[in-house]
This record gives sequence, C-alpha cells and structure tokens, in this order.
Amino acid sequence: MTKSAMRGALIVLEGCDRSGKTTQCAKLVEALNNMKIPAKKISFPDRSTPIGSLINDYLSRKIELPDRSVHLLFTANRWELEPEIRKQIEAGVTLIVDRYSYSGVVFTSAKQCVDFKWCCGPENGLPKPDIVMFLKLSTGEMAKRSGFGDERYENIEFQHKVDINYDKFKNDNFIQVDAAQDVSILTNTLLEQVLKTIDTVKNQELDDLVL
Ligand code: NYM
Repeated sequence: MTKSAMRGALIVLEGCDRSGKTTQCAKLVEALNNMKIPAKKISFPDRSTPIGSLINDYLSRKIELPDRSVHLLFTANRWELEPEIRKQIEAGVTLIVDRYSYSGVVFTSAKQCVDFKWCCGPENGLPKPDIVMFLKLSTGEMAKRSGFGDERYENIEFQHKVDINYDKFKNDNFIQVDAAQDVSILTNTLLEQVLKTIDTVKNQELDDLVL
C-alpha cells in the first residue's frame, strides 16, 4: 500500500444502552459492502480477548473490581486493538465502531466517584474518530424500550447520568441523531453522514485522539 492510496474512515456510533447502535452498525456495514466499499464492524468492549473476558466477568457480576481498575481495562481493551485499527484504516477499510473512548468516559464518570478528566487521560493517543454519531434517545423512549438485562449499568437512573455526561463531548465531529426514528430512516440518515465522511477524509491523515 502506497502513501497516496486512499484510507478508510473511522466511524463511531455512541449512545446509551438500548439506543440501537449495534443494529445500526451492522446495517451500515452491510450497506457499504453492498456498494462495494470495504467496511468492517468493531465493538467495544471486545469480549473475545483475555482483557475482554475480564470485562465480561465484571459486567455480568461474576467478579468485583475497583472502579478505576475496570476503567483502565476498558481502555486497555481499545489499546490492544489499536494497531489493527490503524492497519485496517490504512489499508482502505472503513471501520464502523460500536462504542469507543466516549463510552469509557461517560460510563465510569457516571459512577461519580471517578473524575471525568481522570477518565479521559488514558484514552489520549488512540486513533481519533473521523466522526462520532450519537444516537440520542429520550428517557421516556428509553423506558419504553428498556427490557434491560442483568448487566451492570443497565437501569434507567444510571443511563440518565450517562446521557448527561455525553453532553460534555458535543463538538465539531460529534453529531447527534434522533434514535427514536424508524430503523431504516435512521440507517439512511447515518449512511449519508458515513459516505460524506469517507469522501472527506480519504486523503487526510488519521489524527490522534485528545479528550
Ligand atoms: N462500557 C463500554 C463501559 O463502561 N466502558 C467502555 O469503555 C465501553 C466500551 O459496557 N453498558 C459499558 C457500556 C455498556 C457495557 O457494552 C457493555 P455493550 O455495548 O452492551 O456490549
């Protein structure tokens, strides 16, 4: 691969639990591949690695861990995929990522005993997403969808705090989309942004994240 070849885009979907991110990530990858645009889905936490397995045990309440310690595991789970992310992007593959550093920060800091700024530190230097699409769901809609499982954090009160924390990230590459709209209309809205982003960044360097 030569330096002049076009790179893929790093696209992140964020939002509270039950906002439809996982469904939309899958639909976006399918739509891009149908258009012959190389694209893959990545999810965080990636529970398939040894670190991810510890995270899974924590989320499913099999083990207890101090808040800062588990925060660093979530971050380490991203750092272990960092070389692969850079490799794929450089090879021209667009990555559609289900949660990223923003989830790390908003969930841990919703516990309130851990400072927001402290949570940001270990995320800095990871590849910076070219666009973050925040799937916004009102508390009312969230309650209707709810059906939360038994995992940690899966309750309306906690999700409300998470939702408020996301507001601290609103900036130029962080866009908010109404997650309550019809599934296929939402896919089209997101796809439009993804295609625009792929075209905009194809000749640009991938930046490093600074939170
Ligand atoms: N979560 C996810 C965190 O607390 N920190 C992180 O860095 C990430 C990526 O894990 N409730 C939380 C958010 C979710 C939970 O995620 C599992 P998912 O998308 O349901 O597998």
